[in-house]
Parts: sequence; C-alpha cells; structure tokens
Amino acid sequence: MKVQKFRGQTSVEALAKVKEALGEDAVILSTRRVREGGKWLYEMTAAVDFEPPEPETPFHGKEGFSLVLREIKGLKGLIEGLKCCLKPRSPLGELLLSQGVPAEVLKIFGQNGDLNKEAFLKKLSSSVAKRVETRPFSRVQVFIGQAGVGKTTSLVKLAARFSCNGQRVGLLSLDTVRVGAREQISRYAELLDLPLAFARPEEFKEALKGLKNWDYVLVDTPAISASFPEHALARLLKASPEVSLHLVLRATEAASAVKKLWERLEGLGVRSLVITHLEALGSSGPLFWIFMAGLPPVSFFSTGDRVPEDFERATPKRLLSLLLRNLEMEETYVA
Ligand SMILES: Nc1nc2c(ncn2[C@@H]2O[C@H](COP(=O)(O)OP(=O)(O)OP(=O)(O)O)[C@@H](O)[C@H]2O)c(=O)[nH]1
Ligand SMILES: [Mg+2]
Repeated sequence: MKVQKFRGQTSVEALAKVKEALGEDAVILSTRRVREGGKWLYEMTAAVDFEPPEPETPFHGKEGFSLVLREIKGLKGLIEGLKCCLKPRSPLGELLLSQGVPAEVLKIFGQNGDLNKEAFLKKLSSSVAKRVETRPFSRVQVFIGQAGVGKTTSLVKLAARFSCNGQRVGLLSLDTVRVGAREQISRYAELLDLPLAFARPEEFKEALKGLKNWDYVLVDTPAISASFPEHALARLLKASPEVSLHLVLRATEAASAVKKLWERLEGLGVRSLVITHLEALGSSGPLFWIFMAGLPPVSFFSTGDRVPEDFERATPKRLLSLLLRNLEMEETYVA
C-alpha cells in the first residue's frame, strides 16, 4: 500500500491532487487543517493498494544522457525507415520495389511519390555509365571475395582472354591453405597452358619480384575470413603500386549482405567488381545494389561455370539491358 499526503487551499483542491497522483481508487485516510507560510491549508492523507511502477530506465547523469541519445538515434532510424512506406508511391516505385530493387537505391532515381518512367530511365542510363569500369587494367590484379563466389574461375577466365590476345599472363595463387585449391588452379593452368606460381600471402611482395616478365599477373586469394581478414588484403596492396583489387560478388547476393561486406572493405580502395552467377539472377531488381553508395564500378560478368567461355566485359549497354529485364521497358530504351 502507498500512503501519501496532499495539501490544498480548499478540500476540493487537495482531493483533486489525490486523484491526480493516486487515481480514482485512492482512499482518504484522514483530513486536517495545517498552517503553512502563514496560511491555513487542507491536508489529506490518502492511500492506494498498489505501488506505481518506477520508470524502467533511470535516465540520470552521463549514462542516462547517452542512453537517451541512443534511444533518439534508434527512433530517428525507425522514422527514416518508415518514411518511404508512408509516402504515397507511384506505380513505377511499387513495381521496382516488388521486383526487389532495394529501397535505399530507389531514392537515387527520384522521390517515391513522383517517380516516373521517363525520369527513371534517364537517370538509370546516366548512372549505368558511371557504374562500369573503363580504366585500363593494372598489371597485377588480385581477385578477392568470400568463399565460393567464383574468384578462382573468374581469374582463370580473364587470364584465358589475355592469353588469347597474345599477352603474356601468369597466375599466382596465394590460396595455399584450402584443401583442393592447389589442385583446382593447377588443373586450369594446365588446361589453358598458363604459367602458375604459388606463394603464401606474406610472401606476396617477394613473389611479385620473380614475375616481372609477365604482362599481367592474376592473383588468386583465399576467401575473406577470420584467417584472411581485410588487413591481410591491405598488406597485399602495399606490396606494389601495380596491384589493384577486383572484388568478386555473386549477382544473387542480397543488398544487405553486400552492404555489410562493403563496410569492412571500403577503406581498401577496391578497383572494380566482378559479378558472377549472373545467369542465376531471376528478377534484375536485387542487382540494383550495384548503385549503393561507394561501391566501385563493375568490370566483368561471369555468366556460367564454363571456363573460359562464360565471362564478359561489363559495358553500360549490357548493364542497362540487364537491369531493365523484367521491368517491361527494355525494348524501348536499350539501343
Ligand atoms: N553457375 C555459375 N557457376 C559459377 C560461376 N562462377 C563460378 N562458378 C562455380 O562456382 C564454384 C566456385 O567457384 P570458384 O572459382 O572455385 O570460387 P572461389 O571464390 O575461388 O572459391 P574459394 O576459393 O573456395 O573461396 C565452382 O564450381 C565454379 O565453377 C558463375 O558465374 N556461374
Ligand atoms: Mg578459389
């Protein structure tokens, strides 16, 4: 039971205070007149059967302040997330979201409510041109990415292209740990008649010195993992200014997974994206993650498991055509 005293200039005022603090179930235990500051007041002693709950979180002091800040930040995020749901969507906005285009990417193409086909296509065409890698190849190209995305096969496919064009290309594998990795790349090197060397990641700089005669050195790496993390990749870059990184990603990867990985790698200065398993992409919507802020441009597409055939250079036209697939706009806008 909670017992409390309340004062007022009249008994009605004191009673109102009782009700406000303790609610309708309060019982008046006693009433008396008391003198306070030279005035006579009514004092009521009242009780209720329950203890009003204490606030769950004591927002006191520095800790309380940062707690409040965190709460506010969380609410802000929630409101931002809700904004796009609350705004009226155009039929095109609805179509793109239903095809799997990530909401955060959709914003690039116009405000949801007034997203129209013409403006969308115009923006998409100009954006696509910026999402394709056009710079010349660097001499040492390192293929990085998560397990099984297609690093080894992509670099072998690219090596075969260089070789067909008469360039002297060699393979260097830093994946000396995974069971079967050696055998896999050795088999490809043999089939395509490509020179192959092996080194541990920490021996990379030294190994490059011995490969000066090759026009291109394509470097295979272990999957990014706890034993081969981002700082191991950063060390590879430091080995020589001729080194550039291709990040290999599956076309079918979810935008959230790409974003999470990119948060770890964005400091590395990755040069380009190699997008694999393109043929497995159903709707093109999810692939719109390529427009996520900060991602490097796309250099190659891998379109199947045939080595070396299923590999192509990314072009704005091909990318545009891919992205417009399933959106019933392709024929009109791809020249
Ligand atoms: N369908 C399809 N299969 C692919 C594609 N790219 C690679 N693969 C297959 O995916 C599997 C893994 O490819 P790898 O090149 O060994 O992948 P990785 O990233 O080197 O794998 P780890 O070295 O184990 O991390 C192989 O069976 C490839 O044939 C693609 O674009 N489409
Ligand atoms: Mg591999």
